[in-house]
Amino acid sequence: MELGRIGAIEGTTGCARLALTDDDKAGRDLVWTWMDELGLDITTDGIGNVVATMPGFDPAMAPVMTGSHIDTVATGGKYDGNLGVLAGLEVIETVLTSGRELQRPLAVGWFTDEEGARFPPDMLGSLVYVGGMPLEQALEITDDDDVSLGDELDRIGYRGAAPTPGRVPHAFVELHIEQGPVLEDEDITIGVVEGVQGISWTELTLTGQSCHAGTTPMRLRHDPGYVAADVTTFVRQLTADLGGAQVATVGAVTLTPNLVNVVPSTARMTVDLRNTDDEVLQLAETRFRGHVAKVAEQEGVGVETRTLARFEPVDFDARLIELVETGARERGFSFKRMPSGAGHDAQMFARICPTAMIFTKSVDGISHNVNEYTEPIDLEAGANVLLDTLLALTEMEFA
Ligand code: HGY
Ligand code: MN
Ligand code: MN
Repeated sequence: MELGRIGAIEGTTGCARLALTDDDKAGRDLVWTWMDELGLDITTDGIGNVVATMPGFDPAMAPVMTGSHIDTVATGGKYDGNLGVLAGLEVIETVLTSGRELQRPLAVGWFTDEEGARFPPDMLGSLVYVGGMPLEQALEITDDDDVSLGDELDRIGYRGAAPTPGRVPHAFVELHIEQGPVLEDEDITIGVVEGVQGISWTELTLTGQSCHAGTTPMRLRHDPGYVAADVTTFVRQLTADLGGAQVATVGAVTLTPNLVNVVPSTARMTVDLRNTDDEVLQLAETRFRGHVAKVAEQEGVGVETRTLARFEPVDFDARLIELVETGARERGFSFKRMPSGAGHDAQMFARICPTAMIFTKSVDGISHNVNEYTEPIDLEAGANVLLDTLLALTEMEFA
């Protein structure tokens, strides 16, 4: 709740802490003090990922790591990402105050720009952490105002000295709200996440001919706004044609000059396509790109295409999935195995170590919305399964 007050959106229960803004810095500073108060060893790497590790262990002993993100979308809630970081802190505090000796340290981290809403792609900090993108390349990414990630990192004082790629954890488990309706619809307490679906983000810049809305005959128009609208309805139809898990979202459309009596000169739009099956996702991309080329050509509109993110579906580690399920069962919670519709930092850690996720309910199945909410009893259930899973992993060796 205290973190949720930082970047609070007036008149709502939501908050906005876009990556590397002053509000994100304020959130980082607050969580940093909580990590520091626990006496944890805190490191910051070159893209501002922060990892806090229990002290007093052989430095060669890879930690069991948990974590998530504390940056939000512009109309975010209190729980997306934040739950995973604060529950991780809670687990470590619980272990420290219990005096329980562990064979292996626990660590909790937050990863920069998980949302990718300001600096695409999403999961950028954890992608760099696992060596999926060179740091230099990430630092050059710019936002819509042409401000670079590296400059913003320096401005808020979170460009650290810890190396990237970061140290490989013994294992990684992330607690996260489901952000969808499944657990609530079926009244299930714990989601045992088996993997993350593939993600494809494309930015289209459509260039036409700006002209007078009244005097220009339709046959002489080159209207990028029309092409943008056509593409939007096309991708919706594409999900119906492909069926299954295919989803498509046109989240951003900007017309220039965006005036009632001017045929737009340009339209900038984004298309988010996702599927658990990468072959079908590739088919969706091919059909989408083919349609854009066709309708733009017919309208005499130029097209510039930029891929903002492309991540293949990820399967989590069967041994850890089993651990999460056992944890839920032993606590007497109902549980269900399921894929993740949203992207998460865990999908990056799955590239370098045994990884899994735990979901807890989202009321009304909504997220990326100021009304995002999860009941305290469900927050506690998720945190307890996280505790049990992390503790089990401190005693588990992987051949
Ligand atoms: O876009 C996503 O799936 C995540 O919320 N960044
Ligand atoms: Mn998230
Ligand atoms: Mn999110």
